Amino acid sequence: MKQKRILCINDISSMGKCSLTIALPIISSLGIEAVVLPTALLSAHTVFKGYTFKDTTEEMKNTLNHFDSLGEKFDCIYTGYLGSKDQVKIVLDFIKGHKESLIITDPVMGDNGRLYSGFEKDYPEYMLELCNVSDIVMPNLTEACLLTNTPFVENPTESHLERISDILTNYSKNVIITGVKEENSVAVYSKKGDSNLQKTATSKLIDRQFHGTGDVFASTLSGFLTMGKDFEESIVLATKFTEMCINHTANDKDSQWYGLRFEECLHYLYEMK
Ligand code: PXL
Repeated sequence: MKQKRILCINDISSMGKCSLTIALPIISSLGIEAVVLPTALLSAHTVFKGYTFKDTTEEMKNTLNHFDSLGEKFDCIYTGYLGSKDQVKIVLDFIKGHKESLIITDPVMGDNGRLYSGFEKDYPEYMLELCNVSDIVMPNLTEACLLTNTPFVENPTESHLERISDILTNYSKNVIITGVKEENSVAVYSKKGDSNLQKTATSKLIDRQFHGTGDVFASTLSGFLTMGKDFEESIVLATKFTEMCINHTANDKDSQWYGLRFEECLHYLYEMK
């Protein structure tokens, strides 16, 4: 059987695990080829003060043109952190020529109710154009609120989430909203096509932030979906693996900055395949 491949479009932050430094090992561990395209080179993720940032927009264009000149195809195109509106446009143009690919968009732009530093206020409008050509979008709650111009509330009611997901399904058929905090748990909600929004998976709430959690979830989910696993099963498995990484990291005080110790959990992924 031909090996599956995912084109991962995301930044590389050298330190503080996130983005491609998470996607590459996770997707490789699932036996899938990870074709990586950096959108920027950072010394560390943007929560670290004083991070350096080198834009790679020109090289993105060159790389994607090269792939198209070779007629390369991808089972999945998974996008994460795109540094600018120009990059959104480049990705949109590339996707237009790749009807064969499952398009998964993690609209990375914020957390805790706020846009990450470095993004302009109107960035969510551009990201919506990418959602519009995606098969699956998976914002966290903050990003879902930013995309739909809805005020952020930490503990939303189901009807609030339904309103948000209804707006998002005007853009993408399938929507996954992550990081919805409940009393003792964190829930992942999903809406598949015309079906109702449902709570699809939960994990135990540990009231601390672990950098890279969203990227671990998104990379694992993209891998399972590309392997052909069912939508809901993929969400449940990705949530389970993310929870394993969180439990494993929970006692490490540095992890708030340096991120999840997912590397030491990769062997669990073999068992989950
Ligand atoms: O984990 C999302 C993410 C990706 N890339 C960069 C980030 C963040 C979150 O802070 O800073 C550069």
